[in-house]
Amino acid sequence: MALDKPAPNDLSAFWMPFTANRQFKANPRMIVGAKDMHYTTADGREVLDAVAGLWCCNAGHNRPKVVEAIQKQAAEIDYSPAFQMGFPKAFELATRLADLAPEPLNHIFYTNSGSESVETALKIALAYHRARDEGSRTRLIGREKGYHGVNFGGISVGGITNNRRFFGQLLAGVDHLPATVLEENRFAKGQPPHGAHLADELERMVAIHGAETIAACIVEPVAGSAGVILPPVGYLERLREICDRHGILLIFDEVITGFGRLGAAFAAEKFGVVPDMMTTAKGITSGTVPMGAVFTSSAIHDAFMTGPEHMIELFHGYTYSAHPLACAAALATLDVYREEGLFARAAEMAPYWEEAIHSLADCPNVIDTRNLGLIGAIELDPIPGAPTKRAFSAFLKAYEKGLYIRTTGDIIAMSPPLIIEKSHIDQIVETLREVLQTLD
Ligand code: PXG
Ligand code: PLP
Repeated sequence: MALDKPAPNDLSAFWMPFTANRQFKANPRMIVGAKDMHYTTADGREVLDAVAGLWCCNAGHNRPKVVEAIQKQAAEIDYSPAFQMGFPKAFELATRLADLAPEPLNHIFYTNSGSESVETALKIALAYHRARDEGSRTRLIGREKGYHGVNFGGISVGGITNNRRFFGQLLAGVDHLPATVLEENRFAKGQPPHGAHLADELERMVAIHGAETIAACIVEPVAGSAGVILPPVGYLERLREICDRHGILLIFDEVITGFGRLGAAFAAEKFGVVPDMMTTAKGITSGTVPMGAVFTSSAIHDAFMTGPEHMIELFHGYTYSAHPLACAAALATLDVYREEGLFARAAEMAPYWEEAIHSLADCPNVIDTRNLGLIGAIELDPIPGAPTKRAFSAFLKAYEKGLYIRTTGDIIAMSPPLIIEKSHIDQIVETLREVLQTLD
């Protein structure tokens, strides 16, 4: 087909990700611009972004420092190979990322997305045990309702049914911890009080399978995609203890929780529990250029640095690992986070956010409200026989009223840019209150 053939406004060719394509194309919601806390729609409306894009634009939109860094970098070098060649900013960025992370997470493996970070971390875990002559450790433990991206490893350890059920056999040798969802934690503010004992299920898996068969356990410190599931007080600490006792690597998937979302650089810092690896993406460039990074402990990294020095130590990597544009964007983003103290700012705004989210508890159909850092969720009672419909209708109505939220199942999830002001939080709550009053 000729390049100029399709009409510019034909929507059919783009098969949209995680979208009701036919519904969208019948009534499209086009975004054409962005600035700070707002999107601009094709029909010229300003829409308040309560999700930071998709949990990624933590510094807010189109921040001049980041825009300029990207423009400058694009003009300097288009692409630089990262296999057997180096680009200086990739090293500078790795050092800065390692400095931001808790000890001993001192080494950075670059990817282009959260999904790739997860595949990378799982592969490193398996290869690490093999490098130490513990090659029988091949089993991976994930968690029900977990989201670890959409590639085969990630959906295998993930626990969201629809992301798994259509795609065949998945990885063998995977088991799942129970999700930390408990009735008695409803409407709890911040970290829920009940449920640390759910971590003991890992001990049960050791008993069933044998520790010597288990390579790693991967969890989101706070689960985002499944609709904001929080770690009960003491839960992550207990997971860490059990992993330590049995030589199991603990991987925190910090794709959402990283880069200030919880009012600290990482959830590992916020909760004072340090994993052996962290998978990240999204906020690393504030969503501006695709990039991900896996943080590994020195012990993991060093286990590979053996054998003849001319040999490749890890047979893994992406064409676009450490892409110059992404490195430049990430460095400028880290500058913005630091100069504006945005992680601390998120922590300062969190109490106001908490009150705001929970003030919606008395609205019709609300069966739970949850919050931590600058994450919030409002769970609605599903319409009998029509799950997801009530929340999706809230999404559409909020958008009409100038507010962009995210829904998953019948849960409204929010994670605004860390530059959010109290007046924006007020606007979010007022708009949601109006919307919730008028839902079927
Ligand atoms: N791990 C976690 C914990 C995530 O939240 C990924 C991995 C995958 O990242 P990529 O970059 O491959 O998408 C994610 C991504 C939502 C939503 O609103 C969540 C994500 C992505 C898009 C939408 O629930 N999480
Ligand atoms: N498929 C083919 C045919 C390739 O040649 C490559 C990379 O060279 C890939 C997939 C992987 O692409 P990427 O490195 O961007 O993940």
